[in-house]
Amino acid sequence: MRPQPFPRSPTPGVVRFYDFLPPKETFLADVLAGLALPQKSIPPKYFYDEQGCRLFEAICELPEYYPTRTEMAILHGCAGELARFIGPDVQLIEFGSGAQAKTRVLIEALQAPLYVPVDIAIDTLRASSSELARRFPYLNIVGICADYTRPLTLPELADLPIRRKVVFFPGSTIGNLTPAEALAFLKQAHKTAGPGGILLIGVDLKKDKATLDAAYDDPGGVTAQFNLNLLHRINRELQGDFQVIRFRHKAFYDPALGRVEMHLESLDSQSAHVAGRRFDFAPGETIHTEISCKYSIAEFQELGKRAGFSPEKVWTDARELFGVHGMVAA
Ligand code: AVJ
Repeated sequence: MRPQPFPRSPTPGVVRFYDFLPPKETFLADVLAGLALPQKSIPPKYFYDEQGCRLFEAICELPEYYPTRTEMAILHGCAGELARFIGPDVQLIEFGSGAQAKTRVLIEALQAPLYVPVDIAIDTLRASSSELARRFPYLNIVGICADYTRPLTLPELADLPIRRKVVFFPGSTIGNLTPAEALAFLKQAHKTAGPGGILLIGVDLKKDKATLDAAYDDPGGVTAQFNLNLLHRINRELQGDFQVIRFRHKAFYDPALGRVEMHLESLDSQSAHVAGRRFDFAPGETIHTEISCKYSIAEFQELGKRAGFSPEKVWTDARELFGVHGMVAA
């Protein structure tokens, strides 16, 4: 799908949307292909239907899930320094913009005239962007509904006096990609930022297993609901007949791989259908639904360098749970 030309001279405060969402058949094709693999697996981007977005927001409030509030506190703490590092008149592009809570801190600090949120969840994108427009009446907002794990060309917004582009990728969403995929994404972000552009990216740090296990398998079972919602979504949207109560949420940190894995584990021998195709499950067999890779500061800076960035700044919290990297595109 190719973006249409952007209308010239956007009026401040007006929210525009572009819908580059892949068709529903893509979801079906990905699920059928993923369930046919020896290790069944479904990409984590499919968590985020309306219910999934709600459950993710609830995860962010959990005492065990430290990344969201830690990153938020880091951004608050470094806002002044960030503004000096980045400078004025920027186009702020955000991947996986979600509820846009962190965005508010940045818009305020940078006084950015133009904000381009990119997200796969169209309802969240519309609601959050409209709310942001109310808060910042001078701000131009161009929402892009798209799957940014696929190649994507953003519309050029030629008429605004923009000095540089800032690609904001918070939440450690990059952890959902393997290191090889993350490198490819960073190269793409480098292209999007352009020469002299900046990548501002939140990356969860490696830490002890107990903290990570609790963050991804909370005692209240909210993360379990978030994971299991994927099966409900398949039932709702793809005529699936998963008996969701016969699966359980499984999440653990693998220190050797430096990543959390989430799975949906079949409790017994069973089969389920999706769009008329049958899939069999042995007891204990899993559908792999997510990885969440953790990086030391040095590891992530190395990855950034390999993508053509110069890693110039890192902000962390006192407990060194989470890192926010500021990198300049060479
Ligand atoms: C949205 C990808 C950053 O990996 O921590 C939270 C999603 N999964 N709990 C993460 C998630 C389980 C989250 N990201």
